[in-house]
Amino acid sequence: MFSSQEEFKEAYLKKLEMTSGKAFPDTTLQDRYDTLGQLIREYISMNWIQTNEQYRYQKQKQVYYLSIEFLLGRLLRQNLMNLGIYELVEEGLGDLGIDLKDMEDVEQDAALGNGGLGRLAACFLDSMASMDLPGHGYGIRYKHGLFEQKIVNGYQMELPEQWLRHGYVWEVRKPDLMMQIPFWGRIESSEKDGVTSFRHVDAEIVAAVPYDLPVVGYGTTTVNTLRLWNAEPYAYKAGRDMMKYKRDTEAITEFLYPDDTQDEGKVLRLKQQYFLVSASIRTILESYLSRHGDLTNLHEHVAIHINDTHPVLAIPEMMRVLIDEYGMDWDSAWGVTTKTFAYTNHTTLSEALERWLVRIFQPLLPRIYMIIDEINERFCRDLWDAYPGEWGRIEGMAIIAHGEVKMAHLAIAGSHSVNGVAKIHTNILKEREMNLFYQYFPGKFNSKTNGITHRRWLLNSNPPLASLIQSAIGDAWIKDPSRLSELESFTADSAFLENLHKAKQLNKKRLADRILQTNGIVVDPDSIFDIQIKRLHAYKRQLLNILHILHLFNRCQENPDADIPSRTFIFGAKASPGYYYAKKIIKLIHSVADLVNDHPAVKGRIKVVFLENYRVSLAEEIIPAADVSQQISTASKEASGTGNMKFMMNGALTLGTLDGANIEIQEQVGDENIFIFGLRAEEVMKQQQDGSYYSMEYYHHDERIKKMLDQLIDGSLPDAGDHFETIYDSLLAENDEFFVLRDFDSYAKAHERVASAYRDQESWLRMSLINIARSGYFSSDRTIAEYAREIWRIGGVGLR
Ligand code: 6GP
Repeated sequence: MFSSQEEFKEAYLKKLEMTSGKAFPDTTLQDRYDTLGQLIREYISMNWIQTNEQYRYQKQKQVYYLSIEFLLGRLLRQNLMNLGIYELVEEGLGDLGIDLKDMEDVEQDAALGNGGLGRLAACFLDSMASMDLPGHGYGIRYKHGLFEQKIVNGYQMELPEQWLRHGYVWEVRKPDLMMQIPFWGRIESSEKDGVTSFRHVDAEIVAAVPYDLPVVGYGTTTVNTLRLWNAEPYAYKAGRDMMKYKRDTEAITEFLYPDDTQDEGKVLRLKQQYFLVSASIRTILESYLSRHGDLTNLHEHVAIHINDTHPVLAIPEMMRVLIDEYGMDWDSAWGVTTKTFAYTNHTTLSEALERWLVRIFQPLLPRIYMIIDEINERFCRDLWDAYPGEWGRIEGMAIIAHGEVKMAHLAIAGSHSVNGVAKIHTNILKEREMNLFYQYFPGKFNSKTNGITHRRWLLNSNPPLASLIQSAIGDAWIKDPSRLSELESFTADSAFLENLHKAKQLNKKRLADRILQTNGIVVDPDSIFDIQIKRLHAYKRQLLNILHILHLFNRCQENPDADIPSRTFIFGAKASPGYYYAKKIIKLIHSVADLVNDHPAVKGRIKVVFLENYRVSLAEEIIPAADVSQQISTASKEASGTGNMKFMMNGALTLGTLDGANIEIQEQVGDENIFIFGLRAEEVMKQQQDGSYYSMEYYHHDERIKKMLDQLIDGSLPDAGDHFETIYDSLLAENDEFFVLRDFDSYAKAHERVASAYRDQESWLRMSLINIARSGYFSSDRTIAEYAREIWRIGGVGLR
């Protein structure tokens, strides 16, 4: 292919002219990017084929990670870095007068996910390939990923996302591997030799066509596969409305998470879920059977992971295929299935726990419903044996109850492993949310603290810091992130700390330039960059942050000479299109920004910036520039958080509650290198239960709070209209569900500790370095090693 810069240039130029049909000077950036992508994908092909061959012949146990979301972001840089040819390509293109950075910016993010759960899946793919583990992803090729956010006059507007507009260079369409997925119709049964068999008739068939993406490991020849399914018409039936069939079919993979507040939307969502798992499970079984003969040992050769409950229909689908298509008896099929599947829960918020109405489910997926019904019958019988007479308990654990299918119950009953994503989260599952299941299946429950790929989130996105680390401790940490701990020996080295400062300033300057460009706001790179970027949700408490900013503003007004250090507060967040309250908070952030940014009393000491269209590639620019990472969810609500880990790894100090993985960050860095505030999870849960919290008391007894809340509704805020009454009411009339006022004082004090710590730059840098040095634990390589060893049982291969 190419092994030198000269060969690369030659191959590239030739391909560019051939594919674009233009002379080099006439080619556009898009042409140049497409050609580069194609060339790199071809470069990857040899290893991709070899990896697949190796898996086929060596008969290694394969892991399949099923997820309704894969939030990949961009791939060009990651692929070049992982292949070890970034510099070769950069210099080769440089000779041709092309800046590789411009190419990187042409790439649209593949935003096939909403947030944490989808990004975790993407990090896991990188770790599995980089650790030479045979782990593949199965997902959906949404035509439109997560909506594009535009801010107009402080309001969020949503535009359809268009990542496929110019085609997608990393994918390979494989129509010959198409699967047929049946919906609707009826089930006919027949008896032969005392065995009943079932046939699905009159179904509407949809074609699932795979698009494969290579997942390139770092510094290895392993290339795994992410297979994304696309829905297409299969065959037109006489007498049916052809256009409607086409529309209904294509709608299945049109959007990520279509609106599910209406029945019609719900059908679509459920269709997506079954579409994903049916195509995947049948492919997995076919591939297994081509490698091994006997289905009864399936679990020894295949592990299937379900990422939250969205793919949980994989369990009854596997039962269906084993029984209806391969003639296995129920008990053997159930034994194999439960030993093959493992399930991760990602949230305890009850509104996110999936339940499907039987009246919607049954007609759409008649055979799957029958199987779930049978699973439920047998499960309840077992429960009855274990807990005779305890109707309430059995009702609380049933898979079908009150006209609904409970997806989490199905996931727990049908898997051999159930894990939470941080210690506290797993404990809450065990002790509260899933306590009945924990009592019945104590051995299934385990904890796997999340991780992030340090290759994308440090090596690739923070070159100044990565090269400083490399100059200090070499590059062994790229393959073994625990070795970041070697940086601890530099905590007393003031020259090193000075360089750490320089790296941070470089990143802050770059972000300041972007802010000027996109928001027209001048921010000072010497101010504290205090950042909260994540989905907009009441429990994540962006409201606490913005109210505190309003309070700082009030302090400036009361005393213009107050000793307030200069701070830049940066937000990035998308609100779900139907989430009215979250959208009000976006408006509030903008309104406070308008009030504060150029106000004479503030004298430039506070700037508030909202960066629109928060996404993976934007996070990669923002995180390296952070001094302070705000992780301020109401304790007990954030399952883990992974942004917290990305910030820590880039040397930001966490300002956070004892929630999710913040607790484990604190364990790693010690109390002195993190700023913790607020109620603990037990306190929150206790006060929720006994109703002892009255937000109104805080309003009456804390003047700062009274003032801020009054400002929400008294016309102090620009363009407030009556928007903020909703927020005011949520905090007072509705008694502040997320304890914003309760935690305010403690939060404000933590901010004061941050401000005074920042004044001593040397000590701040030392704290920052300790955070980086102890972040190795939060690499997804560690997380994946634990999944591999303890859940998938594929120890040995490439594990440290
Ligand atoms: C998120 C959790 O909110 C976050 O705390 C966690 O870090 C992340 O999952 C990865 O485990 N949950 C989701 O994104 C979600 O959609 C159903 O849960």
